[in-house]
Amino acid sequence: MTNPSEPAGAADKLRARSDRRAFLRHASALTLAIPGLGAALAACSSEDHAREGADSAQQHPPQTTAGYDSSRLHNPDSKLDTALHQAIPHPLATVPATNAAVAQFARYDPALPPLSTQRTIDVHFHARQVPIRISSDSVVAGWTFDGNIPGPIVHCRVGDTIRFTLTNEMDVPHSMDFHAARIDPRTAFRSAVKGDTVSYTFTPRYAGAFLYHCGTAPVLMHLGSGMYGAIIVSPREPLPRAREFVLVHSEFYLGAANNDVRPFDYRRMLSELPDIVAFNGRPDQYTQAPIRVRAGERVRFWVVNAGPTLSCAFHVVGQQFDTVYLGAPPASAIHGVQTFAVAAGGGMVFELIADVPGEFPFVNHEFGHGQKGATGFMVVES
Ligand SMILES: [Cu+2]
Repeated sequence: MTNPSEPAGAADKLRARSDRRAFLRHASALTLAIPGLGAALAACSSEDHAREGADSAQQHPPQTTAGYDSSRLHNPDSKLDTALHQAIPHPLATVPATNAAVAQFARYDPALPPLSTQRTIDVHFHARQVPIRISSDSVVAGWTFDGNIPGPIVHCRVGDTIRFTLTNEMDVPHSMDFHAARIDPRTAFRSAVKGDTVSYTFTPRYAGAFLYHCGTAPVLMHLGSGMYGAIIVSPREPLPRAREFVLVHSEFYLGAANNDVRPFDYRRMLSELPDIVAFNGRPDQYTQAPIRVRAGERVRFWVVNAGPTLSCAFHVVGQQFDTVYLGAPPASAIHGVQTFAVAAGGGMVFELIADVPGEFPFVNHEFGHGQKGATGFMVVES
């Protein structure tokens, strides 16, 4: 019970500490399934008092829902986050079998969504844990933005205002890092606990294909478990007319199936030898259902590499790129390119003229990884 005579700041602090302990109690239940996590959480709780001085020194205004002061959670120093920074089994290994059975395969639409007519764009994502069928025989225990891997494609223009909100529906803290933003990450990219909401506004300065991802520690685990997507920033002066597609390249490091759901495996992420590599979250989905264009069209691929670790040597078999933009398009264009590597955490824009009918594979030409699913077909129809 809060003393009504206390100053408002002290009441907020007490409420936040209470909610935090409730979260820790809930998280401690996970230790039944996750040996070793209990000690870390206990340490976290015992350090709560010690951190009071540091917390009270922070000047950020509280961003609260349900009375929780999320400005107290910062990625570099969050005890809640770093409590999970261990080689521990993934909590989602416990997703029940019934969820796997109902997870239907859905091809990820690679078409670039049209620009909004509005120049202020509201984007509200929810952090959710969802079983996702990435192939006929694999369901993964995804940590997602809005229930898919990758998350939704955001399309805007240079100079637009993006009003972003993240609501966390999961027991584990999450956050959002937009590579298209220039903003103080300590405040904007802070973590939100379950039920909490983080909001910030930014204005993209440069055109390009940009990654967004959860930035909560350990980033490798959060990003590697599915929390990523693409924000495509078109220049204010439109690029040449083209058929436009978005490809988000990423790796999957998976454990053995538990109730028919394969958990992401943090220990294997550290080993850097993926089981699956994919465009838009499903291995080989565009070999089974190709991308189709018409002969003579200019085709533009906005390629984002979520990683979390490996690069993507983007190449289209039987084609040459008319244009690759090294910087924000339309600047820094180079021509007549066969392959160009997109770094993990990066994005590039590739254009070709589809003037030869046929079936053209697009691949990660680092084939040791590309053949694990980072292959698709572009069919050029006459
Ligand atoms: Cu996260």
